[in-house]
Amino acid sequence: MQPTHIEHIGIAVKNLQESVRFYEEVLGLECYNFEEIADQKVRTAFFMVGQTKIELLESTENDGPVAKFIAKKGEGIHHIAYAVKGIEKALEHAREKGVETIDARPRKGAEGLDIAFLHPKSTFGVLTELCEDKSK
Ligand code: CMX
Repeated sequence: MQPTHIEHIGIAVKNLQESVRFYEEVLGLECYNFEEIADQKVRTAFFMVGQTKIELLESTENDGPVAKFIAKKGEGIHHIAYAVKGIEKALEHAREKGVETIDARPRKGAEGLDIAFLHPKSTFGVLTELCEDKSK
């Protein structure tokens, strides 16, 4: 599937506002977008570093995937998202290679991207996201 770059790194945090302060005041990055993704039960904050984004994730519900992740592993890197061209084919390719996919087909994620997740049990422990910006 030959990803073009790392689109974003998702980082699970307990408190979005507190963690945003670290990225702004220590790293000197600018938070350019906040977005709530209701079906994923998360609130996000975005920073751009080169062509890669940092996506901070705070759970909005106790039973959301990010809340469960933090309860089990603590705060930290939650997923890595690769930019691909032709996400449907990329997902099909992963399935053909025996990878368990979480999403049967791409759906809409943050910032209007088409996204699909691969299960960490099939990807050596790293929750892996494929994404495509079809507006470009
Ligand atoms: N990275 C690595 N491993 C993870 C993980 C993650 N982010 N999240 C869960 N796991 C592991 C767990 O540790 C657990 O491992 P063991 O079986 O060895 O104990 C296993 O996966 C199952 O975890 P669980 O806590 O029982 O949770 P579920 O099975 O209910 O869900 C998963 C796991 C990955 C299917 C679910 O979290 C999911 O669908 N994730 C994709 C969607 C998502 O994370 N959305 C939030 C991001 C928002 C966005 O950017 O759009």
